[in-house]
Amino acid sequence: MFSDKEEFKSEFKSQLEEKLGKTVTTASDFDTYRALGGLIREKINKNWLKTDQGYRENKNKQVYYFSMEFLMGRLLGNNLLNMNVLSLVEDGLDDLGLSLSELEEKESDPGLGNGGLGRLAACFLDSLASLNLAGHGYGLRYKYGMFDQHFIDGKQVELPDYWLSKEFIWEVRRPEEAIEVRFGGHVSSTKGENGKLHFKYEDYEPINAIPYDVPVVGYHNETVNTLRLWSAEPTIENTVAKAEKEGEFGHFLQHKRSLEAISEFLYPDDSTAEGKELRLKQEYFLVSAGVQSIVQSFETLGLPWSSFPEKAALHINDTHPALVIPELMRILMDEKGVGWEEAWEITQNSVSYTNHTTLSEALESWPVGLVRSLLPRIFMIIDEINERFCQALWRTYPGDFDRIADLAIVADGQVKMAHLSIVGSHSINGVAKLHTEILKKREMKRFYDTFPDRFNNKTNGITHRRWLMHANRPLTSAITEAIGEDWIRQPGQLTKLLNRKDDLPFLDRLHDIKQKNKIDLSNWVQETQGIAVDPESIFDVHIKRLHGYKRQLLNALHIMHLYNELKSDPTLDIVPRTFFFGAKAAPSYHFAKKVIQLINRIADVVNHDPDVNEYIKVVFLPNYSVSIAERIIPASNVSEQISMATKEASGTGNMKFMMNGALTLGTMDGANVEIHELVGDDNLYIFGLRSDEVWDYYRNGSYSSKAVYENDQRVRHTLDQLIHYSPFSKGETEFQEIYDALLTYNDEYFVLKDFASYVLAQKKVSQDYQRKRQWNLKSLVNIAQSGVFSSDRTIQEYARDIWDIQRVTTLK
Ligand code: 26W
Repeated sequence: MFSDKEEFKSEFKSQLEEKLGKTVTTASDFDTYRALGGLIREKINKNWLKTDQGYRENKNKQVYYFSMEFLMGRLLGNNLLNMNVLSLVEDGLDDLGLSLSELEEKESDPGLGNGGLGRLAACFLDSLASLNLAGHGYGLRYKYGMFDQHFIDGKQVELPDYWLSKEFIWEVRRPEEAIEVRFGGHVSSTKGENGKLHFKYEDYEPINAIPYDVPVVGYHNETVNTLRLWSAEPTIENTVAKAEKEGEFGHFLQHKRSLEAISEFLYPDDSTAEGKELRLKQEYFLVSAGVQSIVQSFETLGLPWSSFPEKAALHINDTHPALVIPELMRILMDEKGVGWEEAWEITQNSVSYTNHTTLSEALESWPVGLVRSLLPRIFMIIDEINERFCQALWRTYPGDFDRIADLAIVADGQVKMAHLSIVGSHSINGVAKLHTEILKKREMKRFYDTFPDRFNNKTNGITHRRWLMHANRPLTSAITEAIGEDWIRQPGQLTKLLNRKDDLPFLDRLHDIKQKNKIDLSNWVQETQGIAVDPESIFDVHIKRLHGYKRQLLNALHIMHLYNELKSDPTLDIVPRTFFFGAKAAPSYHFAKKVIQLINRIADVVNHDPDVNEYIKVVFLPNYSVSIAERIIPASNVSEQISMATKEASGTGNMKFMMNGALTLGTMDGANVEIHELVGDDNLYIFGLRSDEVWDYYRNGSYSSKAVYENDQRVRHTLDQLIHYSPFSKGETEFQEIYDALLTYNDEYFVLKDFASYVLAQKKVSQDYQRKRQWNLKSLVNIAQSGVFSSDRTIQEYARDIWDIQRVTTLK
């Protein structure tokens, strides 16, 4: 790498001069970032090549993680950290009068994902490389990522995110590895001499998939894995073929554009599965390009097809890439001449599936007509898989029509992607203990009864390298000084911090670090939002996608209630608090957008009212992203994880906050249950209905939000403020919809039901925060117990239980 900082400086200056024709003084900040990034990219290449060659020579089994989303965050800082040159580069730049952290800001934050699922994929890639595991990501290179969120009059406005307008320095385009993907057309069959059917696919629309490879650098080792992002880039031949098909030769440009559209943009919705044709095209495009390239690379090993599952594991991140199953079947049978039974065994043994949600509206199903016309051969295979599966069920449960109809892959004119994923894979996992139990006992009960051995839990995790070591360097140093550096490779060792429970100077140091982070965040908020916040106040943070079940509305109603209390009694003794929000709403999710508007209104009222703004402030940060999360989490005291119990599959933000010493205020949902198990009642704030209570209410149908409204004066007052003339509403109908959701439609997410216990929990938070030493101790316990939630632990479990891969020992 660099033997010392002088060598770095000289190479960096040459890079600027030779590649960009600039000097340190003439280069713009972006030029400087590009030169630095370019230099680091070159340094990565050697190990990247070596890793790849090593895998080939040793024929190591490879994991391919198929995901429609990878929310990677900026890469410069993390790559420097993992390459063990962070301080050296920082010092070298400093000598040249440059600031690394300012240069890092010049990198655009690629928003190739919606939220939890995409960020989890990114954490997993970091862990795979850091643990010397041969695992790679397969995704799409969207030209437009997650929209840029702006607020106009408090309302969300979406602008396109053309993140590629600034060169993405980390990717390498590999046109020589392009793959053809085929859509539409017809399938005909002929009988061969052995009586075997041969399928011929004709009249299809071809489109070129070009891979762009991004290196994934392991921590202090020589492993560099690959994130391969596919881009739809039609060739002239592709465009001519489309023109011929449509009998329309005059509109080449239009044809070209419609082909390119496949990888044009990320669907900005993680709450509803809309049956849009373009989305299905995206899914198949990723799957087909990916599986074809995997099969090609397997063939270079010169092994029989039966050993495919020993050399490749194909993991599907939720059902979005579920077409991996019929696509692998198609290639094996139609292109490689493998028979159905063997192809099926190979496929099942190679594919595994993670479920990330039980929300029924988010479960994917595609109209049979659409699948059949867009992917005729794939549909035939799905139909056959379904046929055989239903026959097998009939043998086990003869006459049980109800059960078979319930489990079928193709039913009611729809292809059910979760069913296809379960039937076609050898492992199905949920993402937290509670979530997996819900899958087994409720949502997928009949499948669990049929295939009990396939179901397992893999509680999510987060990479401590990005979320602690990179995001919070002062805390990282304090930890290492206290317990040595073994925790970095074995995050479970963070529990050694529990020995520091009585170490007052250490607790003070934790407090000082948090305080400094809060001051930094406050300065940034002042600069970017023009809002003055008090770093001495409690920083209470609610950042995640905006969704009814995540209940940002509960938080908002509580702030309205606090405001009302303060207004009616100005002498009220209240611990100052700053409420932070960050959340994007899906553009078509009307209710979620209303909640954003309400929170912005509350912010406007509260922040400008001198009677209250010394005590409470509300900051809604626009355009929430990975880089904003990295700023805000290290500065947080309270982590709002207040989903309605049973609805949040896991949550991963909860783990990031915990690792940075914030205390969870949450329901017994998702991984909060496991956080509670680890830290105990004294070190977090649990409130609200438990999952079994929620189910009881569902069963009895006995919840009445109106009854809560009538019996709780605080609820009545705040809800009335939504629709009558009040500080929060101009008496117009702007928040009528929220009022109606809570009262007319009986409050689907039990917001009012949990209101009272939320208020109590919030009071307890305020009281406890005043006892500084106890609070710091709670914070310490959270940090100390957070090692379990490193994605290194999660990935080791996937490697052992699902993928059957070991650490590659030929790499350091
Ligand atoms: C088809 C529309 C769509 C797109 C994405 C529906 C659903 C999704 C995702 C499955 C939603 C998602 O991101 N789920 C989140 O996954 C995280 C990682 O496992 C969990 O921590 C979150 O609890 C879960 O909501």
